[in-house]
Amino acid sequence: MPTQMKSLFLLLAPLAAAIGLHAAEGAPVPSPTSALWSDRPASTWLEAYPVGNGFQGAMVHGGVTKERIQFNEQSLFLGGSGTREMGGYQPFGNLVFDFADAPAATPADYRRELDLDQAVARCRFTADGVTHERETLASFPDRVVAHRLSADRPGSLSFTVRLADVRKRPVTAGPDTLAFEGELENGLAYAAAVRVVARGGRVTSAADSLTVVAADEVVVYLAAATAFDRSAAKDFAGPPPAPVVAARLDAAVARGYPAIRADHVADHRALFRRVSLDLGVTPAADRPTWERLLARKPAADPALASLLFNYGRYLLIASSRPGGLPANLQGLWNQDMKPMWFSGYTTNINIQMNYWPAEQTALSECAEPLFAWVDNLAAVQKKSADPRLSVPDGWIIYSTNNPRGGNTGWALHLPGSAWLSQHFWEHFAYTGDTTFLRERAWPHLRGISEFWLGRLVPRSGDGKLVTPDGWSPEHGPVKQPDGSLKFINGDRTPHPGVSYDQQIVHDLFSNTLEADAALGADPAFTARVASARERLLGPQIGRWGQLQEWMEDIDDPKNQHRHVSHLFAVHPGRQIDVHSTPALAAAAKVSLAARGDLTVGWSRAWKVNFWARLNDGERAARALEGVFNPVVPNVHGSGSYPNLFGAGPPFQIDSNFGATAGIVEMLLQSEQRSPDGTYTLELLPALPKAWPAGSAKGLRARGGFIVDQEWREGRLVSARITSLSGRPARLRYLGQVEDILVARNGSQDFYPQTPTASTPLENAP
Ligand code: FUC
Repeated sequence: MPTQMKSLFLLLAPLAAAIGLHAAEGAPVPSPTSALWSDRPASTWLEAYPVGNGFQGAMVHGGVTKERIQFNEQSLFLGGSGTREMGGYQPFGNLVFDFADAPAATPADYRRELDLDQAVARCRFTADGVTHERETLASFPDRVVAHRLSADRPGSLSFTVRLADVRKRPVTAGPDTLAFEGELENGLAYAAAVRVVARGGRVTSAADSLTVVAADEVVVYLAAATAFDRSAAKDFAGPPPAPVVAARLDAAVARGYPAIRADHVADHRALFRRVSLDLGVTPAADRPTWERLLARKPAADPALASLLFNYGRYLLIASSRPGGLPANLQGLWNQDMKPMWFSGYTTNINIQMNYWPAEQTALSECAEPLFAWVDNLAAVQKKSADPRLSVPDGWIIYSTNNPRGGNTGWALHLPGSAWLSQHFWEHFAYTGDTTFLRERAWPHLRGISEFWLGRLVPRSGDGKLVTPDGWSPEHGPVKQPDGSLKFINGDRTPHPGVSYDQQIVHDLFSNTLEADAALGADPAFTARVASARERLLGPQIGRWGQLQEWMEDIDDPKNQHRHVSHLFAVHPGRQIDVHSTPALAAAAKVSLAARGDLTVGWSRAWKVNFWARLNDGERAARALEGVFNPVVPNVHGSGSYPNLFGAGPPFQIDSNFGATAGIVEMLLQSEQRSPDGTYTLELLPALPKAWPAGSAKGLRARGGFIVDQEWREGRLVSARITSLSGRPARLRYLGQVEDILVARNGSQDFYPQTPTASTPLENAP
């Protein structure tokens, strides 16, 4: 496109889309904080836009002459339930449209967008005087993907649509249906089908395709399922999938697109609209998403951070819904037969990071699949024939696992179960759901604590309790022939008293003690836990002022390994904090600065969380910059691909979720808890200069609170605390500390003192 035309188009495109969207559905124009968009079709998968209903996912390319909708279903996973039976997540199929009479070149007014507020992907263009609009959604209530094609002149829709199994099983065609079914090598049956409903025109079927001629409007419904059931008790076996798929399509056709769409938007918004974030919008935000990434300057386009924040929430809603499996390494979007790391569940950071934003951003129910997966995983590990998994109490896991509790056999990961149990505790901390705490969380906390009580050994000399044979993912010091130490990537040598282990065990014991305080479950047991926690070797400050990763003071200041496991105590743990343990927090800063910024995607996202917890807004913003680093598909790099999927590389969704959580940590923290169980809600703890004015509404805090904040000129103007629990809270803003008690379902406003006011010292370090 000539430059002049392009700039004219850039000016007019939002206007055209605005008019069109208003005309089409009376909906507001997607804002630059809640829509990704592009002025051309996706030419690679990493430009395509994802939709998902927690079970089925689809990548929409938005092609003009040819549209490809690549789809997945999250349970299409090879492998079994044993050690070295990992298998891998499988792509399902493709829905491919060939359009008759389509223009050869992309029309000038082409616009493709992913509307995060409606959870609809759409594209729109005008060719030969006819404006076409195609939109795709994945409905959770109706469990189908629906693709609607429309045009503003009757009879304008002519195309052929094909359904294809990635494994090339034959497709059968009925008058308005295409379907295939098959079985994976592990015996898992799968089935997918589409149904085409046309208004006007004709639909004819050939051997494996349907052809639509001169229709006014067409809706294509797609359903895919497998015979997987997530329950270990049922041996992961569910009903045959073909009848399930057929029944979903029958129901969808009977309900019709307007009802499905309305229910879908309402269902999505009920979750998505719980939270809103405004960091300011500048003219830079009107540009296509990729151009915004290329031009990114935090202060020039603060809305890019809100967009990434919203995208993380969108992706969690789309990939993790009650009844399903948790979001895997790629959420549920994958087109590779052999995806990296099996697109599975890696437990030394990745799956945990996926769920960091769940409670904070009021998407508690989206964490349900994680809890179910952990319960089933634990059940499988306890019965495993692998002698390494046989432990008298609790349960343990390997690093990388699948939906059936099977694993790669690489890296037995002793503290992995304790880390996963943290999420059970956090669910209670945010929701106050005592039934969940008693029935779901406590058995894990108690069993895994018992496992560690039996495993810790007193260190010679001072009798401090240490884990005897730990690991700091995924590297370690190995002695060289000349006696020096070299830090080797992937090292699996056991090391005693590794900080990663020590800090996770400390966190586990703390959560167990606090759970017991809430439940009164087992005082004799928790007395043992309390005394062991007291004797645990704690975080140590080493010779260059660093927080030690190893029991001995051997950290290499040049080591920039992606895992920053020895800062678990800062985040997602809560053992180290700038207010209560300032010296350790300062040491954590030294270690974090030494690790550097240039690392893989998820590690960049973790660093946003670390710097935020260390109350350094500028460094947190710098780490976030790293998450935005634009990465061209198929070119090696870390940051974000054109569709804002996280680039590890390759695509890993953890950095999307980790960045969303990190943005929350910059604005609100609540991990600090006093002995009487009162949480401190720290307001704007790490606000960077790039976000001078804005608001964050609906964020959740531990103790059962909803927090709304507004700020101007870099300072908090007011905050509203709504209590869901009726419990006391302590508010902290800069040096100001205030205790409040808000009745259940009541609200209280907080106004900070003027900048010149003296700092109350009651709880200051
Ligand atoms: C951990 C990381 C890798 C990758 C993999 C899925 O092993 O060290 O970088 O993210 O998980």
